[in-house]
Amino acid sequence: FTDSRIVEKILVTVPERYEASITTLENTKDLSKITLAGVLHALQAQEQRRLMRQDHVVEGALPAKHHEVGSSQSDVIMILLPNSPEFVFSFWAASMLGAVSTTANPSYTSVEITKQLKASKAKIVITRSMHVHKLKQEEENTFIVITVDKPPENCMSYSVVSSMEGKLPEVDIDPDDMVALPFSSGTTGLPKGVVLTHRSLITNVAQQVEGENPNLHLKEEDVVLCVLPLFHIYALHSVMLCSMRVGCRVLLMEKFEMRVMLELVEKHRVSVLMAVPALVAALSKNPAVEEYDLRSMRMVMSGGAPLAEDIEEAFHSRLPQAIPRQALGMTESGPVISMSLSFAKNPMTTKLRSCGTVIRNAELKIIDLLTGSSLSYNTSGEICIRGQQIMKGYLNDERATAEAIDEEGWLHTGDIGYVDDDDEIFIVDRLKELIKFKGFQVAPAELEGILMSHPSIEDAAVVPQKDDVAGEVPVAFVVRSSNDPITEDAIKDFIAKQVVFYKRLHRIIFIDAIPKSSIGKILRKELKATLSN
Ligand code: AYL
Repeated sequence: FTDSRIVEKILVTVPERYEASITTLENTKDLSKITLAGVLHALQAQEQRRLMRQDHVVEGALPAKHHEVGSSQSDVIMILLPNSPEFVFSFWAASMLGAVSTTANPSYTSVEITKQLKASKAKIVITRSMHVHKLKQEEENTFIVITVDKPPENCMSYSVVSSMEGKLPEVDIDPDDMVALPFSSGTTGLPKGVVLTHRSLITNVAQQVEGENPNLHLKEEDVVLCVLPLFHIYALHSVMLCSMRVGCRVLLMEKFEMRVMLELVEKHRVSVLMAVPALVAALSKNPAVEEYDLRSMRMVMSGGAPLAEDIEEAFHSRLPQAIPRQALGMTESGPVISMSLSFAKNPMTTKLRSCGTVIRNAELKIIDLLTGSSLSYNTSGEICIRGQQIMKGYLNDERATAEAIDEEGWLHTGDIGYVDDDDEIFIVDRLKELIKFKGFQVAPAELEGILMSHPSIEDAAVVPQKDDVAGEVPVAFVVRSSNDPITEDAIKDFIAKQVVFYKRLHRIIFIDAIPKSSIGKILRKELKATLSN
């Protein structure tokens, strides 16, 4: 990727509100350079502040490098923005400087943002003024705040920053340097920083869109709709990076609204939609769909959570020219594991429910849950993936890294599935704790931690409950402290105040004791089973 590629070949088209800025983006040939310089200035200013406080000065400290997970890492910027041109340029600017972007949901509560800020040690936060009150500076963790709109007191303005002219440093980026730090809970525990390197992201771009017969055949004339949030690896990678590599247009939508989306598809002749199952379901059911001309759509990819067969079929009969098929991804796997060959340049007929075929230049195996040995075709086990695209590890967490990636380099996904005779991959279950609400991650351990901090709660376990709209919703089993009459609503409120909307508890079931194994592990299967009765 070069900056001329971004600016000359890529047009970031955005909804009405931003229509004016489209012209600016198209005409400002060196916008990415200017933005780059701005981010650099901000980083340097922050570094100087930090160094001054420590009473010693190191010259040329930026951008710092890191070669091992957990050792002195590159400077991290947090992008706390909805889909917007500023998001895209901030990510590129940081990447080209050898810095790292950690992306977070702007709807996160202060508690959630603070955890990520602390863990990532971000030095700059790029956000909107409305979110600034959620950013807590602490003695050991200070950062510069840049807002893309009018900056509140003590914040810098994105427009001022991005118009600071400056000589860009020649940065020497090693392919194994970290470039993105999304957070994911993986197979167990709390959200952790996932170290993705330049090598990993670029490899996975190549695995999707490069070669004689690319798996994901994006064309320069395509218009790809980016309605999924860029702060999540799915849109960041398969929409933004892949589209930019190919040189097609990306239509950014700040938030999902069915009619606005349909209008945009019709008006801008959107040809590719990357979606989650809940969106495919909405498109297959919502009567408004009939009112728009959506014939430009040729490809609809679903990923992030399982897509039900009946929805895939309903969607196909409604929009027969648009192939609905799936990709399987995981933040830790860089992210795409498999993708439907129906999206390939030389497309193949693929089956309903299939998550596609393993991406090229990677290895996939299915292992027996008990013995760990490799299984044959049509037998279910845990999906493992190996290749240059997978994460380097979890940031500063050797133990979790060793649990996720074994000594032979296999990433254990925590997904259960099988490969059929045509090499198509089918997911049958999820071994890991993770709950998926419309494709968003909900980590049971995070909610359990908050529940346990309540004085009236003695023990708690959070599990997924099937839901027609969201796929899954989190519900909690709670053991109350003796004689404490805390109510279901009080517990729900307690959680709702501390977490983003999709992590809210939908139901509380009071029980006498949480079932646990002899080593104290929550027997989640047992709890889940009681829900389906
Ligand atoms: P994370 N079917 C079933 N489950 C899925 C699917 C699918 N098609 N895709 C993802 N999952 C589940 O880290 C699965 O349990 O990344 C997987 O381990 O938030 C977990 O979600 C990972 O959740 C793409 C397409 C990225 C998809 C993605 C998914 C990123 C979600 C790029 O092109």
